[in-house]
Amino acid sequence: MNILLLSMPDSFEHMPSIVIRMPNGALSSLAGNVDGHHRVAVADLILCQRRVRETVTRLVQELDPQVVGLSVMTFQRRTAERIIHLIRRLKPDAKIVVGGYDPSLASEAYLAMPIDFIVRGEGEVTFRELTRALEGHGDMHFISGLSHRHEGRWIHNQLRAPSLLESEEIRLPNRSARVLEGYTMLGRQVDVIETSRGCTYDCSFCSIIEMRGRNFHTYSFDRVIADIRDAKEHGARTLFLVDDNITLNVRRFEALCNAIIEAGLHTLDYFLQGMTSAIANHGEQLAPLMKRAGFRYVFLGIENILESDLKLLQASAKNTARVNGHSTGNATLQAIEYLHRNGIYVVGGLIVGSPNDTVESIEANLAFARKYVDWPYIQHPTPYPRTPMTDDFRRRGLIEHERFEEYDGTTSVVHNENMSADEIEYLRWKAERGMKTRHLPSVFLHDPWFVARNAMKMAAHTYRGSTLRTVLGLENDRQAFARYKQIRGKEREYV
Ligand code: B12
Ligand code: SF4
Repeated sequence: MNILLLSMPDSFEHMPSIVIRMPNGALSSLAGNVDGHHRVAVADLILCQRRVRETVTRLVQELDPQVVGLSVMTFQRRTAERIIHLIRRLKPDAKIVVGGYDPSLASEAYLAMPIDFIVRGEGEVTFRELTRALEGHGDMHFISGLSHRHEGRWIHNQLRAPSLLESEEIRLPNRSARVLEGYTMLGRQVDVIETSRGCTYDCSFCSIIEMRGRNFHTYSFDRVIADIRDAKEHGARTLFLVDDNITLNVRRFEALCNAIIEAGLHTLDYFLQGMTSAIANHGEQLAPLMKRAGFRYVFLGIENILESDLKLLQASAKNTARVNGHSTGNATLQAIEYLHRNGIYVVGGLIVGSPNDTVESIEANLAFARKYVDWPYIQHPTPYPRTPMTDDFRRRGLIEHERFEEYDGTTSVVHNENMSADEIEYLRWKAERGMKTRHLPSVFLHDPWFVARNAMKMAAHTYRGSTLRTVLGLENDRQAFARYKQIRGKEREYV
């Protein structure tokens, strides 16, 4: 069969497509795990954000797919629905499958759309079995993780247990299936790899536990190294490790750094997402080792510097420093100190606008980010489907609306007892712009040509909404903020 797999074009404020256009790891993994006789094409629509309709039309006409799969996050749901309608018009008999976090955790939102299947949870094995069943080998009713239509009704088969990655049940991704070009991270070709899946923490804002339960499974280092080599052979110079929590097992992570060095793959740039506690508690050995392995940026899940907010986010445990097993307080500063001492940049993941927050507590977090982090990645608590936080906010009547396309993390859709949603977002927006500009010289030293060619575009993106009048002080920031919100609204119309 011909199979077309699409990821959505929607990006959010911290991932401007001028500088970051990453492949969706799920799709190349699905492509690598269907039977070999299928012709699979993967198209990441982030690569053609302003030409989505034309690109999808061309791909459907050229590839004539019997199956089209879409990978969707909640803030991309509206775009996905529009693309589904477009595909239906272009090829009425194509089987349309949706998967990813939103279809898995908010399946009910998809039942009225003109689709045929929903894959809930991990996709590789379910999708492989689905393609076999579509060819007449197997029965839809027995495919775990699948929702399908039967005699006019939706049937939701039982859930599929997470794959034991150790068993090598999941084959390597198929990067050759990608049909669009232009992946980049600050001018260098980027790819994504996975070394593990899952997490055993239960932060209240995170979707991972509802998606796959509390567990942690790892790929063998041989497979990881083969995956890195494959990404490199496909042109990547920067790799983003998409593991849910790679620092969960620090000893394994250290061994992974050593394996990368031994394989001579430390010449690539690596980005990862890590816990402050792991780096604070093991940073003395871990941070220099990470540097030698090629780690350049660490996204630190700081979440909040105030203990009361951390409790609310259920994120205290993963942000606690320990000596001889005893808590010595918040791990953030110690973690940042180890990373900076070893020349690794910190992307500071903070969440501001929780129910107890005040102007002062938000300002304290923003001041912290200004002082200690290299690149701010500050978000607002966002009620993604089926997280504990969403239930809590709903009960307390804090959610402003259900325009899901605005659930992108940097649009505040939740007010609190002290502040409106707009006020919360304004404080973050205002503070972050200066912080982002400050990091530009470091980027210039690493990638001078890229910065020389794109500095104006990057600045225009960071300061969108501001005009000469704002710069000259002839209007206040609130007017620029209102314009920024309008621009952001228009940006969301991808199809
Ligand atoms: C890595 C990651 C990123 C990377 C993305 C890199 C990339 N291009 O892939 C970065 C840091 C850029 C990122 C950004 C964002 N992310 Co993010 N991210 C993750 C993370 C950690 C892992 C996702 C991943 O790649 N997993 C590995 C792949 C193989 O697994 P998978 O995506 O789940 O796919 C499997 C199944 O879902 C399914 N599947 C997926 N698609 C499809 C499609 C079909 C057809 C089928 C059959 C099956 C299927 O099969 C796959 C294989 O088993 C998750 C989870 C977490 N712990 O936080 C969050 C997560 C996905 N992100 C999330 C969000 C909200 C965002 C942001 C909007 C804001 C933010 N929090 O930063 C931005 C938006 C990015 C943008 N486009 O502008 C949310 C999504 C929640 C939701 N309900 O939509 C998550 C769940 C985190 C959370 N808050 O709980 N993210
Ligand atoms: S530690 Fe990270 S992956 Fe694990 S539950 Fe918390 S936010 Fe999610």
